[in-house]
Amino acid sequence: MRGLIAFTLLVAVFGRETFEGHQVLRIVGRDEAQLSVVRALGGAEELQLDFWTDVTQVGSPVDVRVPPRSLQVVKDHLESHGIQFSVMIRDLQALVEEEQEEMDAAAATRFTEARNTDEFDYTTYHTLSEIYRFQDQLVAENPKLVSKLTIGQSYERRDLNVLKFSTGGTGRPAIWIDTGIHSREWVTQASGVWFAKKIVTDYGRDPALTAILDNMDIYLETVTNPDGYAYTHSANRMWRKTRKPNPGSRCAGVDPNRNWDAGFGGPGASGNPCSETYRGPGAHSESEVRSIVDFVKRHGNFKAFVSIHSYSQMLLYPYGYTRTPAKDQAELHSLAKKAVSALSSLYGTSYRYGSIINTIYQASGGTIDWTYNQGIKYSYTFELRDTGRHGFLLPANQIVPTAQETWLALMAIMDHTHKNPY
Ligand code: 0X9
Ligand code: ZN
Repeated sequence: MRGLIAFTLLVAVFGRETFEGHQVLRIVGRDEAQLSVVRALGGAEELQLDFWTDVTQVGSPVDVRVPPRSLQVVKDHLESHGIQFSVMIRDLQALVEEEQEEMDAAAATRFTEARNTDEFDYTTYHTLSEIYRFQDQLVAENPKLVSKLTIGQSYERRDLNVLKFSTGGTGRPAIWIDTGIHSREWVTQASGVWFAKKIVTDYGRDPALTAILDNMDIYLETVTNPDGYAYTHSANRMWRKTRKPNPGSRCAGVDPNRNWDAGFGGPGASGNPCSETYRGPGAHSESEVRSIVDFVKRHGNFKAFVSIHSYSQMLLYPYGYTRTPAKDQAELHSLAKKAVSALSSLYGTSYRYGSIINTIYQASGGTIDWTYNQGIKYSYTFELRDTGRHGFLLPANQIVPTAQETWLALMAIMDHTHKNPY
């Protein structure tokens, strides 16, 4: 028994990637020349840098995770070019461990798994199996309102589950929400779980949501990249992409937010399988993406599509692959403004908003550019909390406040969609 415990501990300790000595630097390029220097660092594979935000615009900060072996070289290199940077996260492993300890402590006080969705602990992060169990419980508790659809399987054969909230009717117009397409953005999956519970709680009580659900269906995919999510728990907390091997490369995975058939292959994505923004061998090559594409086409009546990421506190609309403004830009912009002001009204969290390319950076092959080109006018993407203090490692005590404020923005978008049929 003691041997087994020791072995389990060993796997727990050594089976996982550690981030001992890793720092996250925030770099601000003053001009194009400086940006090129930063971009070149990204191209130097031996440095093993992980860009948490992409390098595209002068003046917008670039957050980069740097392993200890490369720290001095990178800092010296930046200094020698007069490029400004600061240390955003001094000890990444400390944050990872804090998060894990919080999860373990929360699990220890629960004794048994939640028997129902009231007992579910919304204030902590959960494993994939806990989230899947929550989904089944929610369906069992609300059979008239909620059902679970499996729209496909991930590369590693996990179910791609979507919760459908519907009060009846056939062929109703619908709203799509997904969270967790990038696996390391844990506050998004956690918020997705909270939204699911919020919908069943508010239906019949909140007049605005009730009116929406009396006319439209809501589809919610909480763990859009389950292989990646499982991997962030078992092996590498910082995993972003899918988990499909890339033939001929030692690097696995495709960026599922560069894999859609919208400007696919253009600037704002990489052709290198080792890049965090690898677009994949072809549009919709990833089953996690393909399953949504097929589902959306088969359904044919989505009116709003919201894809939720973290971090940087932004509400964005198309396009990401081109500077050409979306034809509905004016309406999308004013609705974004309204949604962001609803969001801020709760805790004062401030959000920027605008098109992807003008607000964050150029990104091709992104989800909502594809959905918008399919004719889904209200296509939005969020970047939830925070602005970089914790980045992807947002402390669990911010899950519920993040979900609550985001819900207000979602309600603004859903309400507008409901009241403006097209
Ligand atoms: O690079 C991305 O895919 C997004 N940022 S993230 O840190 N979540 O990876 C930004 C691209 C455009 N924004 C969204 N589609 N959310
Ligand atoms: Zn993301």
